[in-house]
Amino acid sequence: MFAALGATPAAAGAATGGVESVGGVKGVGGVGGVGRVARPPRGVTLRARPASVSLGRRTVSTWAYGESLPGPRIDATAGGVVRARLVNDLPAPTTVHWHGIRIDPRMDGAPGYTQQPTRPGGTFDYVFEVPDPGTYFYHSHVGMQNDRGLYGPLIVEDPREPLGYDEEFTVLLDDWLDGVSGTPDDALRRLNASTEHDDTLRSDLLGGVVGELRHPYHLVNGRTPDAPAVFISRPGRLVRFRVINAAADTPFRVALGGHRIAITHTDGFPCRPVTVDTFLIGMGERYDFLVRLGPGAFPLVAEAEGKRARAFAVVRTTKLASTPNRNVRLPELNGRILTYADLEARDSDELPRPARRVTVTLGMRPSGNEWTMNDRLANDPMRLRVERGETIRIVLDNQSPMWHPMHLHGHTFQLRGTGWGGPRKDTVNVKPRERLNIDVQADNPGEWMFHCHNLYHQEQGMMGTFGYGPQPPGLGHSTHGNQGGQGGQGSRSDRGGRGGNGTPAGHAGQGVHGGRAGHGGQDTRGGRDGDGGHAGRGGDGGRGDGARGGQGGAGSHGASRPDKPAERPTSRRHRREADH
Ligand SMILES: [Cu+2]
Repeated sequence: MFAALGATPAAAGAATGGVESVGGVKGVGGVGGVGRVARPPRGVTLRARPASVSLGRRTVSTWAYGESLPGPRIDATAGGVVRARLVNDLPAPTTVHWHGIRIDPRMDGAPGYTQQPTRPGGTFDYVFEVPDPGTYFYHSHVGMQNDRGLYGPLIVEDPREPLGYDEEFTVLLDDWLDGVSGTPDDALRRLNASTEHDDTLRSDLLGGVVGELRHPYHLVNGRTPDAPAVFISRPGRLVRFRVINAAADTPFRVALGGHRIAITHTDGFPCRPVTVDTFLIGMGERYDFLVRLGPGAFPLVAEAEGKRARAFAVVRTTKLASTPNRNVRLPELNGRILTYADLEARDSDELPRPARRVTVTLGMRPSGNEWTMNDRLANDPMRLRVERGETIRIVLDNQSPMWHPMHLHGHTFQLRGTGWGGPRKDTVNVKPRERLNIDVQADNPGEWMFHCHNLYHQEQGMMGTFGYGPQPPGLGHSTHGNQGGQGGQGSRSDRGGRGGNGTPAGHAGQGVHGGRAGHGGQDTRGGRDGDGGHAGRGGDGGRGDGARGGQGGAGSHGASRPDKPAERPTSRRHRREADH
């Protein structure tokens, strides 16, 4: 049940194998290890640290997991367990959030909600089941850290994958400014000091102004368009692309030159396949598509919607074809574009009909730089209280002048209209003046973050909670930097199973999301106990699958190397060897 990456059981050794040592399987870049048989990984170490990373032509100073951008691909199998040790070598506290996973709340990396951030010099062992297959990612959830290099893909395989395809690639999209035009915290300070919005960043598709700022670069798998990532395949292959938008402020319009594509999943969950030319992906969303590749070399373009800039990569199936121009005009980008109304959940993923509804109004304060949920800011957040087991309809009513990609932690809701059983998702774009219904089944008790995935909006207040089950004692979100409660919050690697776990005791009642101008970005510290992640034990999870038991549930892969941009596929049938 814990099988992942084809790992054999009973690998010995500490859980600190590190991404470096278990690389060499295959992955986003996978260059180093193609054809070699790696030792079965016992887990992955994510060492968050200041690093110099290459974006292709340019090297920047940033914060990253190890030396790679994106962080290592972590693979798991549905029903299995992911083990990841965070080692914090940053000069600031940090956490890892496993975006989209129906996770044990104590492993959710939500600072001030279910765990204290891990202090500089500290470690935290994330150990959790991954119940649902699909395309996910992980990222820091502290302040502006996610707009640095602290993100990577998390792919959960379906042991009974119904789709037949030959190979797959992971495509991480990002907007980048760190080390080029200051830091993300600098950018937030500038935004907080201003009440204006850049009216030149506009998209009809998103109903007006699309973003807060222009990032100097847009990346595919950590690379700029002038030194693009290259995905190598063969003509005639049926390929699955897993596209993840890890950007802070940029929606992308994605197309593959010369091809129509079949959308098969969004936010990890399958949908009835839809053939389109292009699709829009908001921050935090994921889309998987299938395409049968023709012969040649094709531009994979992710246009920064409304920003007149793009991320760019190359899909190559023949050696001799000339590389497409990175500024090429793609008719597909103006072809048939996917809409939410095109997407339908599988019958088996339909949620029960909701018995009641609540409205969440998305708003902007007259200041222009504070974003609200039901007129509340993050420092005194909106709290939706629900009953365990119920299905509730949340009407997202956007009364603000900008679109918002709204993300709910710990659940996958269903987008529903009249007579329409829309897709299961965990992140949904809501345009200005739009009302969208999302139905949520309360099947994973906890106190969950519910927020805009525009990182700048999140930090400017657009953060609420969705909670049920026993409320963690001391939960409170006082103003930024205050620390209430105490740090004795549990949940580390020695928990067992998820069912029946109590809520962690001694929750840190600290407000890490002061929504207002001028707060200090990622400095959420407040933990006074030696190591934010490890004080105390939570709940009654019992022991069992701690750092010692069982076999590796998560593997990792080296990411693309600066000096060797070719992206090797992950073959479904031959996971350990390159077949070209
Ligand atoms: Cu927003």
